Amino acid sequence: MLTSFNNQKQQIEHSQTLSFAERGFAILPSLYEKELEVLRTIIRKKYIKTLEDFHIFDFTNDEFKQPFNYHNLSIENHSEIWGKQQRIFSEYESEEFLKFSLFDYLKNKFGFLKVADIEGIGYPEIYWRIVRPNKTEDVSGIHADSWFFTHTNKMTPKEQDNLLKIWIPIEVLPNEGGLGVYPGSHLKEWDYDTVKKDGRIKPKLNYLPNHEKILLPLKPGEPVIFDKNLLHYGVSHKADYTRVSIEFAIQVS
Ligand SMILES: O=C(O)CCC(=O)C(=O)O
Ligand SMILES: [Fe+2]
Repeated sequence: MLTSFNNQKQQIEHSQTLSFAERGFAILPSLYEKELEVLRTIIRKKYIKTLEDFHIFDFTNDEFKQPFNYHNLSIENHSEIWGKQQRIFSEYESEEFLKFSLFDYLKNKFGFLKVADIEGIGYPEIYWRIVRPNKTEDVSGIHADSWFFTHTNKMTPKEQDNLLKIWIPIEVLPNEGGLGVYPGSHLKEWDYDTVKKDGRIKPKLNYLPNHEKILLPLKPGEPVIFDKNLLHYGVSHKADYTRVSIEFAIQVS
């Protein structure tokens, strides 16, 4: 039973004793350091290219070319710059990522078949996210991804069958920001509303779920896999650090 716990560590320990089906998420083996560097390089290149496309070149030194220092640049049009289009991996980048050992693990343990193409880009969809510190507008509120699949992407329940979500922090200070989950919440029904935003319908939860939650203390390169119906939420750092993470959905057998 997920009743009250004194601290996050206890909650996580308890959670590890339950199965994936019960808790609705699992922390996966970390990427290799080399693989993490491959991802950092892909993201850094896209990051600098995007800023240059928006005529932002004023990096006073190389440290400012690091996405985790992004909030120190003076940027006025943040949301205009970082549309999803700027953050989706190219087909080549996605192929490079699919060579990672993570996918062998996912084949063995979860029956991984393929990375899903939720937006219809024509190849496996992997995208990254940039979250400035102390900016709640940069993170998603509490949601289940199935709500987006249904309303934003207009997917039928059958098309959502056997989809699982994966989130990997690339630049994060563990315990200070990242991803929070509500263990076991995928087994309950939650009411939510929908709102129109940027021309698309988006789900919105207008209350705080009466359910235990955990901020996952993940280190860079430590993936978490979760059920499409699991309630979760993004957390923006309190510390002086911009968070970068990647996410994608997989289809399993
Ligand atoms: O990174 C975030 O802030 C939210 C991530 C998320 O909602 C997801 O990966 O499904
Ligand atoms: Fe999500």
